[in-house]
Amino acid sequence: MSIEQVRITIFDTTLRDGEQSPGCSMNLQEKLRVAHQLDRLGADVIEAGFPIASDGDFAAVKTIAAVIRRPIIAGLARACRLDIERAWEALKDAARPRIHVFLATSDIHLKYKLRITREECLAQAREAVAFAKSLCNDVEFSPEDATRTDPEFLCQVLEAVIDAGATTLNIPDTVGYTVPSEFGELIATIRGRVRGIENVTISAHCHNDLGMAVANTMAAIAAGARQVECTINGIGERAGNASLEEIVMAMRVRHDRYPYETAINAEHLFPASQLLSEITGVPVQPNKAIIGRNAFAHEAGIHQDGMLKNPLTYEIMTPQSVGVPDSKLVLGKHSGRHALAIRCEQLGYQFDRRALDDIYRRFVRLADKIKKVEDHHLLELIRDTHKPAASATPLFEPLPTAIAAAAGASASAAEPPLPFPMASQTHTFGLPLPIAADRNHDQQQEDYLWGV
Ligand SMILES: [Mn+2]
Repeated sequence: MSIEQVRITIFDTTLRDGEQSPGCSMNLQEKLRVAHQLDRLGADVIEAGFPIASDGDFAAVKTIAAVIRRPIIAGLARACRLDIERAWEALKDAARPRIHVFLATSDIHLKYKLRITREECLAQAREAVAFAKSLCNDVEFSPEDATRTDPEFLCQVLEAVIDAGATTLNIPDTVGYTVPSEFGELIATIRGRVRGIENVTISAHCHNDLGMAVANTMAAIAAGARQVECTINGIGERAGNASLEEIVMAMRVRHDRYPYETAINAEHLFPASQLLSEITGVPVQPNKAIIGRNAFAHEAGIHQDGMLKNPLTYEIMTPQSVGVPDSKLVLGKHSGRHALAIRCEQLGYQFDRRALDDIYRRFVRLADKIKKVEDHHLLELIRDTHKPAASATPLFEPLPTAIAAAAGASASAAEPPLPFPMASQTHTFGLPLPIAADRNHDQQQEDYLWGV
């Protein structure tokens, strides 16, 4: 008996929900670097931003839409004309544009936030989706706070937006309140009750306030959701979104229980995680599943002994399968320039001779002191030395100036080279130092980080 293979659409919202989270704001160049990495990773949909939110967000969506041509590029809009027009203006030159319209549907949001009745909400959702559809064939609708919405009313709204032309219905657990059994039941209810549901894709968007974002997402898939919204490193509002790497690897490692396919190239997971952490300056917790520094570290003697005899004793997936560089190569002061260059490349950095000489001198001094130079030491050393204006070749494409100018991004593109975001800090692999406000990053948002 063969198990049905089902393809799950990976909708990455690192650049929208993720970027909205405290300390994670990115400028246009940084967003474009992340978008290129998401493209390499194989994300099906990239939500590039919220165009009406700021000129910077608009420019980022427009630029990403112009440069990244394989995946669908989505832009977020509230359920009103201005938002939708602005989103379309940013998206219209994309190879595959998608307008993502959202409107809260829970009584608590209707009463206190929007101050509208259910009837008004229903009409607004219908009109907004119909307007979006008049501009773009691919329209996603999200009833915000769906998990605290009366299921009866939720189904009514969903039916209305299907009639108006929505092609994807995203069910957000906006406040991270649901649990797997309940969320699975909600998806099943929607599938059972909403007229026309068989013609659209059901999507899940889960937050991690109770630590169940990934579990809830998996329950939604089991109940029939075929798109999942997630982020690199699980960044996002408050406790974050469902983590892309955890969802993908749960399907790979436990394919017996989750017989689903994605288009993700898993060996790009670790580089994506590193890139994002490096750009935002927000470290990954060491014990984070899949991509944390300790995710593949075996400390206990009995574990190490087992690992040496056969890795299968304690390893359910290999570090290489998620792109963690082979850590068996330990560099010491007798390692040559060549070994160092190879290691740097494996970690995602290429240097010309002069830059390599500089790194090498520092490396030898360090190796003298600490004997074994491990990857995290080397990464700190590289980041300490590395400046964007120097001769390192970062593994991303520079922003074409014409496109940047067209997108109104000239201000950020023309800025003088800034110190590498990691330069003054030790995080990711270092001590949990406070995150200094980078002048690249939104000051207000950084203040907010420390205000709570
Ligand atoms: Mn969200």
